[in-house]
Amino acid sequence: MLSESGHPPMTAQRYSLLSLLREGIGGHRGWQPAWRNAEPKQAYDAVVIGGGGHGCATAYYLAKEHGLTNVAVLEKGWLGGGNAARNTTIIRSNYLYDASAAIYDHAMQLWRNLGRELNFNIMMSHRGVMNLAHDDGEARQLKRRVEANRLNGVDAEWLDARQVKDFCPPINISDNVRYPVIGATLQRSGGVNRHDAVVWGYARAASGLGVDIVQNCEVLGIDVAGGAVTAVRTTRGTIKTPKVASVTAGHTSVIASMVDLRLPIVSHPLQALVSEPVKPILPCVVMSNAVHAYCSQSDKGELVIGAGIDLHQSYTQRGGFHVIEEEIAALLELFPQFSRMKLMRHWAGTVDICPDASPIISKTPLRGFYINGGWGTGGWKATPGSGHVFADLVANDAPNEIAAPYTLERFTTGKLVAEHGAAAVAH
Ligand code: FAD
Ligand code: PYC
Repeated sequence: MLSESGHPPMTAQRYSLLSLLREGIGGHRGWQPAWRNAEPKQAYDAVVIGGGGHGCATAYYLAKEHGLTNVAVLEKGWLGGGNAARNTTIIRSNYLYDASAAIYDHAMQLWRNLGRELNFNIMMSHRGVMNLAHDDGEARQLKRRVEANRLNGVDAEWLDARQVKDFCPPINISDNVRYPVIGATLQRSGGVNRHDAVVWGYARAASGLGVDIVQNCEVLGIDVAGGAVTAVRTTRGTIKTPKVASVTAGHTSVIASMVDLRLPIVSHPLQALVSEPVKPILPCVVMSNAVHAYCSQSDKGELVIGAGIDLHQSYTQRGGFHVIEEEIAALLELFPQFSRMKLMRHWAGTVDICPDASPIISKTPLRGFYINGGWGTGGWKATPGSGHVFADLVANDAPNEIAAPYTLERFTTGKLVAEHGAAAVAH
């Protein structure tokens, strides 16, 4: 029997207490894998490089919306082990420009129904995202953004300091700090979700539609003839294909260099950390660009904390201790009561940043080679929208209305989509 979404339902057997017990004691031998761990074929109609959120979403929409099912997702490590695994899952669409509102709100609309569509619990929580202002200049900028958001139909409101405290009781709004909270934007529909569930849900659905998910398969080179892509060379052999879609986040420039394409992207470490779990205390997401810290609380109870990028460029998934030391100092100004909590883990991802802090979703001078990257510190929130419009571009060889502002041409025409302010994580 298929569920509403067309995917096999979770069976009663999977949920029963007895089966849980049996699997626990018996070494988990009875679980059905969520997706087929495919061996690569010799040829595909399209190859997606990168098994993060955006890559799996792209493959799913290629199959579902464009009937392209002879597709492989090639992932050099394990599925969702890159930035997808490392990000803090803040979802919002409160960007300044029309082009950004279009793509990030497109994603927001898809998030709303994604768990149901994939028949996978992505733990979507629309708990609200606040971006704090600490001085008059910042308040003016953020109020302008609220107005721009409203004109684009994006839900946004301005809160004064008292309203900030009402919405988020643990926050410190005292005047007696370096950066007093004087107000905030609030996007009530913003929130967080579960990163691995999103990747696994997309992978399972894509695999169910016939897409091959191939892990431990690194793309080492791209073969070209007559100005067009012909194959990818991988650690598991050469695979012929007329379409290569790169969705490799921090490694986008590395893939592009395989076909001698230089991109205006720089890659930096971005760190995050979590505390020990505590009872629910933080009801929403709080971000502050000025003090350089943001925080939410996971369903497990951990505080999930982050800040701006490490300023040096690097492909290592690690950062400097001084960055997290400063971000914790900043966080404690906002929440002094967290000072005695223990931090449990910290890590970094590699983020790919364009000069205007907006993504690239584009054809390239090489026929059949497509790029989706440059999402920088803020691509998670775009995952479904990005995959949806990129699949459309790859299938039809032309960008749709939402993707059109994000082609490579903007770096020569100068039609940039300058979103450093709304990126909300300093870089
Ligand atoms: P990835 O998961 O990085 O996927 C790319 C994949 O490509 C990787 O799995 C990689 O192994 C694979 N790959 C690379 N090279 C090759 C190759 N040669 N062959 C095969 N495979 C290859 N965004 C938000 O919107 N909200 C947030 O709260 C947020 N927080 C963040 C916090 C941190 C600490 C970090 C690091 C990022 C954060 N981001 C956030 C940004 C977000 O994580 C990224 O923009 C987004 O995840 C990138 O898309 P992806 O999931 O497809 O990337
Ligand atoms: O874009 O909202 C965001 C974000 C939060 C943390 C990292 N990026």
